[in-house]
Amino acid sequence: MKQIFLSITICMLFFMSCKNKTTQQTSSDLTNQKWWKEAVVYQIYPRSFKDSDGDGVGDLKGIISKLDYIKSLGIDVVWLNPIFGSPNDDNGYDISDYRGIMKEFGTMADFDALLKGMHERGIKLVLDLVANHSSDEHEWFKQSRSSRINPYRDYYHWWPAEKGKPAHRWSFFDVNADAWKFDSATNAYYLHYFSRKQPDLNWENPKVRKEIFDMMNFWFDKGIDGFRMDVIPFISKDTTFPELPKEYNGDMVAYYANGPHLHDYLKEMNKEVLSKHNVMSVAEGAGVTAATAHNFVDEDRNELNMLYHFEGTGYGYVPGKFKVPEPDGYKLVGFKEIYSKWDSIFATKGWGTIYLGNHDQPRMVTRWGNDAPEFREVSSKMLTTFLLTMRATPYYYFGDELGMSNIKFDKIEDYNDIETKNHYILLQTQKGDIKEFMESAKISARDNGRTPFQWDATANAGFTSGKPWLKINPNYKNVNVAAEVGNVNSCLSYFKNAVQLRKNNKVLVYGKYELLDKANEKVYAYTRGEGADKVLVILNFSKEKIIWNLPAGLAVDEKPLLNNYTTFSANGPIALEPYQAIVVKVK
Ligand code: ISL
Repeated sequence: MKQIFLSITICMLFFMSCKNKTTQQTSSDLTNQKWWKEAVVYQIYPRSFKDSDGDGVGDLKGIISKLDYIKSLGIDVVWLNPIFGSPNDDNGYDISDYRGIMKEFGTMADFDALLKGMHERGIKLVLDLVANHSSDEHEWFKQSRSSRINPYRDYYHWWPAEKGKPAHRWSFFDVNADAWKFDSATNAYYLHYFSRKQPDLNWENPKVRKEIFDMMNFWFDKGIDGFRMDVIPFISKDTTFPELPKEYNGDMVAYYANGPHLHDYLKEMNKEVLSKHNVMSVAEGAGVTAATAHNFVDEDRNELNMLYHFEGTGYGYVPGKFKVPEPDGYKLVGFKEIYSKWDSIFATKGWGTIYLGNHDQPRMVTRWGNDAPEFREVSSKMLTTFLLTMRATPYYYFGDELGMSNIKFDKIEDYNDIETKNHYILLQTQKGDIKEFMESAKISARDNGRTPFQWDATANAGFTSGKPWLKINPNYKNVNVAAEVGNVNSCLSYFKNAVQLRKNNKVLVYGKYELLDKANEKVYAYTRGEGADKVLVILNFSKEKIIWNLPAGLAVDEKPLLNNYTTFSANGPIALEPYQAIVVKVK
């Protein structure tokens, strides 16, 4: 029980917040414009986008066949989850060949064609850098585990068993939540913060850093435009592996994320790799807080461009439990506080990101909107409006443009994800609440965001001619590209309009953000910009009709720039329909 509580606490803390108050925003930053600040990033989970060869798994040729669709969205950058050689214990986040393409996904020739096709269409390509750990099937690890004197031994973290059992380290995906795995070949334990098949690389070893930097340069030389860096704050560790001090109080993630040499390594990476190319970099900001965020992204630090935090997507779960949603749903006032705080963190220095969905998250409409049939589309459009009108680079997850929602599996056998499956086993062992876990997973499990993309109403949603690797959401008959593409009122058309609105109005990128009516429990309203160049965004986050009063002194145009309903009256109190979203120019 104690262990289960610890794991849960650790998990929750991973998502949790930063407590420091930061400076107030001052003025709009129009002096330091960059392409990656203005970009809309579209994330593709390649396994689930489009299968070209009928094996049930999406692939690079599949993406190539849909480049015109991607282009039609108006987005600027595509981020692909890992496409490298991998035994797929964690769907590509366990890499066995950093310079080769995963067999199921195709060949290097396919990759070259994909990159060319994107660049021809003016789209940039960002790949996933998974360098905290490799696969245990990587040649480095095979060598490393073979003998204590092998030249690759120090590529990983080993603890000789004659010293006794190492101090406990928690693991995300281990069935015993134990990050040390005993390996009899050399009578030693190796470290794996994630699954047993994802041993942690030893960044203290300069040879490891050189291997990673050379590999990054290899991809940049091919012409890619950036990296998203998986759990990058975990790369530096105290390699004496002491007992965790009492004051950590279960907050292992903060401990993982603040290794003593982290920023030395990021500076070295910048010098050896990033500074040599005109590219973008974004850290998965695991364990990063308001207090530490600037250390990663401030320009004068010469490290990375952006990071994404977990405070937003970790919000609304019951504290102390593993991704169990609050029974009455999340509270909008707290949600507004988080996003307002993260705006203020980067108001004068650095730059933020914003996302509501990704491959580790459920579908945004289920988690943050309302996926009941009468509200799915409007609430999905409302969330799209939010993502595309904040001062931060939006990372928009594929399928959200269609309003795709959670599949909500009933049976554990339907899940593919190692996180869900192994947590289930852990709970069984520890006699935890399986029923609560399975119900919560319908809202929060990662596979909800990984079901295949819905292209049309034909068999398997037009994703594959074979058996899909993960079940397809039965709502594909109505929710699909073919049904939405010609419909001006569809989620898809709305997304394209919202992207164009952002592109045509730099105030939506750089303009000052000001929260209005912060105590309102149903409406999230804010302005962007100042003086003559200012817009008002009003988002009804509830399923109720609301009358919302414009703050004194604020007058707006009659005709909104964006509206997910046809009704709007700028005169007097504003009547909002359920989940109505309005962007309108301030007069
Ligand atoms: O997915 C999570 C919660 O549901 C996180 O705990 C996740 O494991 C964490 O955000 C780290 O994520 C990244 O590294 C993992 C990989 O499984 C994730 O897909 C990736 O985004 C290990 O490489």
